[in-house]
Amino acid sequence: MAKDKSNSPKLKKIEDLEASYKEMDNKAMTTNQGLKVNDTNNSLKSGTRGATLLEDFLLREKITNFDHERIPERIVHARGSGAHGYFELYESIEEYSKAGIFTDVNRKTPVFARFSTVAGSKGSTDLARDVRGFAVKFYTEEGTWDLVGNNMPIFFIQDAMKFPDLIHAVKPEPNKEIPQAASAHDTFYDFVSRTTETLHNQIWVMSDRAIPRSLRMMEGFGIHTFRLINDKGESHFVKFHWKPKLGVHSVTWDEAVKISGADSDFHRRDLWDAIEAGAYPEWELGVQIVPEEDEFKYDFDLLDPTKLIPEELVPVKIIGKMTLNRNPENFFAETEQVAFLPGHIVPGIDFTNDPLLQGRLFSYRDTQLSRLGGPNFHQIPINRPVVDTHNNQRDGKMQMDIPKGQTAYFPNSIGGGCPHLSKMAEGAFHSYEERIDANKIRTRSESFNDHFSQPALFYRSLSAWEQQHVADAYTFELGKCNHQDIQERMLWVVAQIDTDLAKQVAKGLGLEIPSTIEQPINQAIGADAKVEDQQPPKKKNYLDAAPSLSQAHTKFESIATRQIAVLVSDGFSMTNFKAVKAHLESKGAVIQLIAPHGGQVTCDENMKHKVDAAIMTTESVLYDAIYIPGGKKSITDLKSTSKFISFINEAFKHCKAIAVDDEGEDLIDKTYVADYKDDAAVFINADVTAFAKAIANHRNWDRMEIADSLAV
Ligand code: HDD
Repeated sequence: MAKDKSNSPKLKKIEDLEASYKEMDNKAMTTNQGLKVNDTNNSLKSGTRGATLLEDFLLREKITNFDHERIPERIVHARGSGAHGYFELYESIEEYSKAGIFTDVNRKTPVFARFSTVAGSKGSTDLARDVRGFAVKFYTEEGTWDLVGNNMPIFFIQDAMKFPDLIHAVKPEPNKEIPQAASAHDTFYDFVSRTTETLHNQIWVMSDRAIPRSLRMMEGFGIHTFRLINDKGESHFVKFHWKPKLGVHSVTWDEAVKISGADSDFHRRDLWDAIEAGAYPEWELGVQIVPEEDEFKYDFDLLDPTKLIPEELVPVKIIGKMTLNRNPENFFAETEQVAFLPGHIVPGIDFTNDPLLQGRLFSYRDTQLSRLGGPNFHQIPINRPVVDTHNNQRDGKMQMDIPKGQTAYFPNSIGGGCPHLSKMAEGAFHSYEERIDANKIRTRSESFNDHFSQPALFYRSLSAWEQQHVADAYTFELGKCNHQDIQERMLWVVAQIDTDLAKQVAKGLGLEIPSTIEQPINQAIGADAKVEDQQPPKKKNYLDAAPSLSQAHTKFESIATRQIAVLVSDGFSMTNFKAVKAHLESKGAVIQLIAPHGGQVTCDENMKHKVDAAIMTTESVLYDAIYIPGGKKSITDLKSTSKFISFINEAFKHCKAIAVDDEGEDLIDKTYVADYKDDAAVFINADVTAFAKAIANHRNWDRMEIADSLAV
């Protein structure tokens, strides 16, 4: 388990958790009642071969505990990975919010973050094409605040009423429980093609955002418009953003599929290893602030969670940073039992009437009751706040506190009126007093009806390589559907975003884009509604493009934690290796020696080096770049092992940087690279700084067209 190596004072939440840690080192085994145990291998029997006796309380305790080890996995976001850390504020935003976390720059607020996929079960692959959950629990001095977001800035649906339909459509089909952790099937596209509000989130899922290189390299978004409330009681609308310090980077779909086989824990392992190595993941927190008077300024409704506010219209103001510096001690106790609730807020932050958010305020508490077994889940160590709690809620399953006194009601005089109420000036929460004067009505606001402008803006804003990935993803996903009518309806819907995109996908499917759709497809809005009729007049103050939506404009500065596969066998050149290793490691990259066998390899200076992976146990998709030092004997060996050739070919196909020195060139002459030595990310006896720059660039996407034509 990683300790914080920064020597900073211990975070209050870690101190709190320490009270619950159970050391196992140097301890004698006992029963749950403290009885010392001298045999945990044999049950109590009548005779050595006889039947087991009912009397055996040791057997009963061990087996019943085991029988009840599992709790229901989360209905969504079942697969996740978590870590502890802290949040620091760069500058006070007291003008907008009175929250201590947003005004006190001297605080280090403890956090626990959990990242997740949505659709798959707890044991499913990390590299599914999916939205990623990005949930952060802030243990603040005023109570716990949970920001329960995703790695995409918008959601599929506009009203919580549709959530069970959405999830039932994407989950494995109920008759056969297939497919696991995949949206590429009939029920999902049946639903989304008839529910066009899903289109915006859907096209984000078709983009590279849905297959991140690392959890540490993805953005996070609060999605809904929230409110910030200052100490004068004034409200501003706000959207929350997390920006990763390492930039936003993804793998290709071909890699994702292969990583799922090579290491289905790829993201979980990467997060754990980075924290253990002291390469603490960092994200900056940003806010987009919209004054109350601008509520109706935009071509979309701020309360509609399927819309984003382009950063080009309202810039993201960076206000602080989250650092994750400690792995959990126990996955179940912390990562599994952590309960995030969008309803956990603190004074200075408040909700809006976004109908999706409003429904979430109910659902998350409700789900914990069955998942964690009762209303006292806030007492589980990972969930308990760092401030004291006192109220008249009592009893229930697994009450861990022992509330004292004769009274459990308010008002009371016997208990001295305690726990007493607080005034606002003493930090009490007070809901924002929004004026609402309306009819009670079960319908969708017309201001939510534009389902196509923002997906089109997103697609227009992508670079050519990103657009190609979207087209490929749609072709793959729809190609997995068995119903032609669903495929055609989707083609019609995609054509509303971009005709060329729909044409490319149609070609891949071997179908035509239908000119009209006969059935009413927008049943989310009303039984007979046609989506064309739902579109607002095209007044378009939309941007031509929003560069902030494209990963082509992310940060390409760092090679920290990038995994460099160094292919070696006995006799490899120590001089070349030493120079490259020193440079890349000085910038935080991780060098991994891959050899024909495990154990050790000997360099040409007769030193032994530990092999990190034997070639048969690893795959090129697990690395960011390849380096091959020279050394005649080493290269002769590598050339004779065919997996090294396919390893290099595959890395080349995935547009990764490849560097070779001296005889290393002989090895790449046996690969596709031989014909592309002038490629911008292929380096032969070149300066290591150029190689490092290419690694920081993540991929050479200019190679994509060539790469697509190569078989591996
Ligand atoms: Fe949700 C879990 C994010 C809409 C109902 N959701 C869950 C988690 C994340 C999100 C990150 C996992 C938290 C963790 O790591 O434990 N959900 C979102 C976002 C949404 C959203 C960003 C839209 C903006 N969710 C949403 C709706 C509903 C739910 C509309 C229901 C009406 N979500 C749940 C849930 C879960 C959950 C069933 C499952 C486990 C849990 O809550 O604790 O209640």
